[in-house]
Amino acid sequence: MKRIILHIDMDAFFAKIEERENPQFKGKPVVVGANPKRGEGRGVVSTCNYEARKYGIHSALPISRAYQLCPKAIFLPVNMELYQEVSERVMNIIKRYSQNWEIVSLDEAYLDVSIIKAYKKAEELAKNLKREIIAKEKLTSTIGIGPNKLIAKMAMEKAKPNGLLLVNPKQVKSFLEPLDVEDLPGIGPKTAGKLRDIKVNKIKELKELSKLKLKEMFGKAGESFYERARGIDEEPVISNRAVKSIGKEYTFERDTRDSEILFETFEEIIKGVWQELKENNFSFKTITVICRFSGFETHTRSKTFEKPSEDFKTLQKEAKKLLLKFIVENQKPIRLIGLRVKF
Ligand code: TTP
Ligand code: MG
Repeated sequence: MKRIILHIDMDAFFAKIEERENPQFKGKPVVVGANPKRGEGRGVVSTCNYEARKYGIHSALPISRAYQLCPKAIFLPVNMELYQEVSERVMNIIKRYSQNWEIVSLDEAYLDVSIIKAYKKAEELAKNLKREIIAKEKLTSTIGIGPNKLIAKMAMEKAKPNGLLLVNPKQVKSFLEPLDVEDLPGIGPKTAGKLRDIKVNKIKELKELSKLKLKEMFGKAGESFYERARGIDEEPVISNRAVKSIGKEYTFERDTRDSEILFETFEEIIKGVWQELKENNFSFKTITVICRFSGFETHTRSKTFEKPSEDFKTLQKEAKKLLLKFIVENQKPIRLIGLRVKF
């Protein structure tokens, strides 16, 4: 099946968060990382905003060097807790745009939106996503769209910052060929150096090397360069949803058989689970009801659907049916009821 993949990466992530929190920094070079100690500091730059990049400062540069390049820059320590919090909120926005998402790092994620079929629609979706992140978090992002993860990521790199670039299957060849070999993820400075030695600088030139030749030069990795130079990448977007199941339960003050109390409480549990499902853009395939009777005897009953469902009424109806079975089959007072749903 034809795939449509998005790669989203936040612009100058840590630095932009600091700018947002401190509007007085706006327009000034901001460097996040180790303390420069007037040029004596050890450690490296975590990241910097685009104003600081104009001075040649970049991630992983020794902080002492960054200080030399731009002593008047605003140097800030890494406030990881804050960035993690913001990352989580950004990812929660991104996750709502497809069931099929993969978080790669604090500021980077893939979405598989193949289900919407048309590239034009994917572009609209990407624009909306960018807009929503700006509106809710006051942060800019860049999105690449392509037929696989490789092309989506490379398109994203070319569109930095605050950009959007779509490379459809027909455009893959003309997109890749003029790029430098280093632009291909997996080709670092060392590999690029060896290629330069044999006068291979552009991806177009890389394509002239046989698979065997590449294997001789770089081993197994070489074979993958052959595929990647042609824009071939089968890697699936793997949903690494943090939440694989969602559940809630309630222990009664006193064990009860009062069906009004039981079902009212259960209704609240169902609503709670539903709320969390929605927040995680999560559908369910299996419903499990937990019932603990007096004396701590605990039973579970499950129902698995053929297809994942997102329907509240289905969840409500099926969960209640399962609870009812417990009540009619066992006469003991109930101590706890719970509901868990799984994908
Ligand atoms: P990147 O996405 O590589 O960089 P960025 O978001 O700062 O800038 P842009 O994407 O616009 O080029 O990394 C995301 C965050 O990860 C970055 O803000 C800081 C952190 N980081 C480090 O701490 N050290 C590093 O060497 C790199 C590359 C990133
Ligand atoms: Mg980034």
